[in-house]
Amino acid sequence: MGLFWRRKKDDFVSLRLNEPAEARPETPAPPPPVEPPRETVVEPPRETRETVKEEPVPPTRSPFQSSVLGLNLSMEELQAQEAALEQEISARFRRAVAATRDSLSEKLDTVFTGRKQIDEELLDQLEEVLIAADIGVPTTLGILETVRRGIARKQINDLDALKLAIKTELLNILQASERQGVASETTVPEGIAPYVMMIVGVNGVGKTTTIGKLAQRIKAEGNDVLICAADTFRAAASDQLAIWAERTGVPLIQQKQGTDPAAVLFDSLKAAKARGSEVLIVDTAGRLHNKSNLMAELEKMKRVAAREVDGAPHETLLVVDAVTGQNGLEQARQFLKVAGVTGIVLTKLDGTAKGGIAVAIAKELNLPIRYAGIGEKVDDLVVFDPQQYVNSLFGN
Ligand SMILES: Nc1nc2c(ncn2[C@@H]2O[C@H](COP(=O)(O)OP(=O)(O)OP(=O)(O)O)[C@@H](O)[C@H]2O)c(=O)[nH]1
Ligand SMILES: [Mg+2]
Repeated sequence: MGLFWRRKKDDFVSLRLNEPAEARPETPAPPPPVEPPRETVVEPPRETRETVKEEPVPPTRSPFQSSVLGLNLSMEELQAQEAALEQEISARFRRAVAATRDSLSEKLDTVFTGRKQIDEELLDQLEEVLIAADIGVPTTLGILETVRRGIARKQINDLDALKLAIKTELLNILQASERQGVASETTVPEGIAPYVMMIVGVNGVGKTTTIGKLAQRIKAEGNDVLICAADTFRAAASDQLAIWAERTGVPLIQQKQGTDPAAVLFDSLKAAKARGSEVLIVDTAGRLHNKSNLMAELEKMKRVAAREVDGAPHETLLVVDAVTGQNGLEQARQFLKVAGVTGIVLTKLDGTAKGGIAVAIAKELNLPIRYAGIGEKVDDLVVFDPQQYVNSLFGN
């Protein structure tokens, strides 16, 4: 598991303490800070920063004092911390998909109980169960076709083998989607900054909430994060984002309602460069007067980003609300045409019994699910792990 966001290399940091002083290069003086456009920057409240400073520092045995990256901990302490965190996340993820699991396993039990062999009627019922879990018609038909081939080749002879085959097929679909044009922080050289993430999707799916969660996690791992409020269509959009920015202590660039979003993005990119920000997360509008406006706006923003930073936006995440199921999938297709989406954030997985939509998304949109939203709170975002998802659905 390890870091949530992995751009910083896992290399050892060399302090070169046992080299003669003259061999150590002089640390260059930091460049004078360039002031970003004052009126648009909302800094985290002073008290937040002061509180952090005043916290008692625990006794450490490292020159790093307390460190967000855990540099003050021994290897064993770090491993123990990581294992505990992994367990906690796994438990929370299982709770989030509990409704889907219960509904799926209840229906599978009804289909399997009292049967001794696999026949056409059983396969038809199985098809219904998978479609009911929102796995989608084309994806379900594909899974059943693979299963039928296995039966014909005598590779699947009993109900246990059948269950295992379905589970394996779901995992294969999710893992195959991970290999499709995944953009992630690990593929962009560290020298290119800021790493630009654009968050797109229709209104109400959870874009702003996801940005808050991402900003918090990426910052907590020692990165300098800036948020760009480019949803200038709704007056409340910027305010909602400002609440998240304040909550997470991440600065925000915003302008008044109606400003060209590409202009806000331009300012944000300039500010990010001036401040030396490592990551810029961009909120975008979910609705405009009409769909073609929205798509044209996204295209313009992408052009501006590419002009200012090499390869930007480096990642375009499409947020899909799991509760809207197949409808959400249809909306997503509209975005795929223009937005150059590189991955999916599947939100509100905790609010549905039809979490099978994850498989439909992976198969039908041919895109990896990078993150899953499992609640409304700031730490309710997990890196989506196909194995963990499939295991959680099948109760192991
Ligand atoms: N249960 C649950 N609720 C979520 C999750 N993510 C977002 N929400 C809720 O969904 C609602 C909409 O979230 P927003 O982040 O405002 O959605 P948005 O896409 O920014 O919406 P617009 O700005 O209107 O386009 C809020 O009430 C969030 O608390 C999640 O993972 N689980
Ligand atoms: Mg929003």
